[in-house]
Amino acid sequence: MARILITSAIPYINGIKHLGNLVGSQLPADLYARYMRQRGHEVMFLCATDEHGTPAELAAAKAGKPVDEFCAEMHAVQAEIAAGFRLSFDKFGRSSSPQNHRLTQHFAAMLDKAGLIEEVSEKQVYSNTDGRFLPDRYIEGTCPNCGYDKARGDQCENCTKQLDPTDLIEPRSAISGSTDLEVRETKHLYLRQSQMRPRLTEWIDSKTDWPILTTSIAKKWLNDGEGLQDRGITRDLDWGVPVQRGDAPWPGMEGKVFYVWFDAPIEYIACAAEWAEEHALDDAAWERWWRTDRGADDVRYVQFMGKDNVPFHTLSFPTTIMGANSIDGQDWKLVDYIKAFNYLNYEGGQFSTSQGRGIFMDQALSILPADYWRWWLLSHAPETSDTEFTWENFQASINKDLADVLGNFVSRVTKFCRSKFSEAVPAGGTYTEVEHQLIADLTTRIRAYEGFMEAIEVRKAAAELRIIWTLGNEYLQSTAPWTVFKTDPDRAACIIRLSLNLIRIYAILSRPFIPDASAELLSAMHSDDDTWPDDVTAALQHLPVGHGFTVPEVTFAKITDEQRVEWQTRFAGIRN
Ligand code: B3M
Ligand code: ZN
Repeated sequence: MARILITSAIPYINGIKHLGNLVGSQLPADLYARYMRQRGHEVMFLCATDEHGTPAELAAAKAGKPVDEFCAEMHAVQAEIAAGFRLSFDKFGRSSSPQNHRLTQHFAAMLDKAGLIEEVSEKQVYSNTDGRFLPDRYIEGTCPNCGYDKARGDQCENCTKQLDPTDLIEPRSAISGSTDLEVRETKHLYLRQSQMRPRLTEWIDSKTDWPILTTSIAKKWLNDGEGLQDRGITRDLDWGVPVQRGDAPWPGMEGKVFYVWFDAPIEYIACAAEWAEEHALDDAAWERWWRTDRGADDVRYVQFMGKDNVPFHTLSFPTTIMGANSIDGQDWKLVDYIKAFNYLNYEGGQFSTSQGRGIFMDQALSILPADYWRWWLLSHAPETSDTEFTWENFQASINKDLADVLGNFVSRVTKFCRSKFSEAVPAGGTYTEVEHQLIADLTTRIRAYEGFMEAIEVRKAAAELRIIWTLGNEYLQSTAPWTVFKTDPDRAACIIRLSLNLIRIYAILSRPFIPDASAELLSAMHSDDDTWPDDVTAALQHLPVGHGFTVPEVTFAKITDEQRVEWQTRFAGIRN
């Protein structure tokens, strides 16, 4: 049994996430967490809302609410939607928590002790029209790297380059569109990331088992002269973690807060502290997940995120951790594996939060159960390239995989048994060559499924699970119990006995993907034993002769053409 720490990129507080965001971080992280728990490992699965920065301030202003109130409300909304998708976080925290304030200030102090923080007098963009300093992402302009004309001051969405606002060509205020900008002098803290280049390079080079998507982005910015420039980690905002050296004031930094991308990853740690507080546990309880000098040396730490977040997790956050380590004898956990995702597109274009394009998490749950979305999204996860959501593909995949393959198997087996025998596992007959072959095939496929789940090869795992479901249908097709029953009811009983047991195995194997349907199937089989089928032969005899079951209601209703067309139209526009 291992200990596995899992974090998903923490969603911004300013709005409800779309399905592209979901499949790029929270959902695959949940799949992995559920699988690892089922296999008996000790899992700590953390996520939170990312509550600081200008987006939060502006969204609150737009909603006409004080920012703290807005964040508290939106956190509750996001938590409820996450629960709706059955995301099984051990804690869904908040980056505005007191724990994160303390830890962020603590890390700043450690980095300062390590000589990695520099006070820099810098020129910052002030908008005369808006009457305020403009934070990086509220300055738009043309990317000096790729020429994209809607690049933001912190990062170019098009080429993923991390930017400083003054890098932008023809800058304008994203709040008012005004170009009446001037540069004013102000003092800020800079994190001397450039000092870390040799250590970061050596570290990334040692990660030979990481997905290419992750290491290629990391190496690109490491090797690019500007990728690892020292970066300002403070901002002139009201809302955020006040700049302090631990508990002590930081002279000259009054009224400033840490940059949201500095405190957001630290929330991964703070979230564990929030978890401990919620369960009335002491610091040792969460430190054993995060501090190798306090027992975390056997923890495997896995992060999930979209590709745009990779630079911050391979360069910036590791700089924070590596920089703070060995100061005052502390040793914080570095990530062991980063699973990054490409983008999911929507009907020939992009999902876009700012433009309200696509399907958002709350809307998805309002039309179909979580399992439908979970199955489609995970089985089409954008791992090796961007993928596209289309309503045609969604309808076809759901109807085929869930309704025709899995649902149909369950319904045929249970209904046939009820009509020809009873609502209990029937007696009679013995295995023939077909059963032995099926057991061999199932064993091979289940072992392959386990391998893909462990390696976090999401699509391959889904494909393997689909094959495992299909094996059941093919078995029914080739043994034809409904025909056999007329001449040899014992043989039919044997086939059905195996198949009823197979339903239970399906419930267990499928749970990381479709937890609700899985629970339904297990309870239809009147079982609460969810032991993993290490031994398929034994698992197929788990429900003994005479064991009762209930024919489940329709497990998966098909998506009709009318529904598809209706939703296609309803979600074609722009959400306000
Ligand atoms: N909040 C990006 C996002 O919501 C950002 C991730 C932070 S991870 C520490 O997509
Ligand atoms: Zn660019």
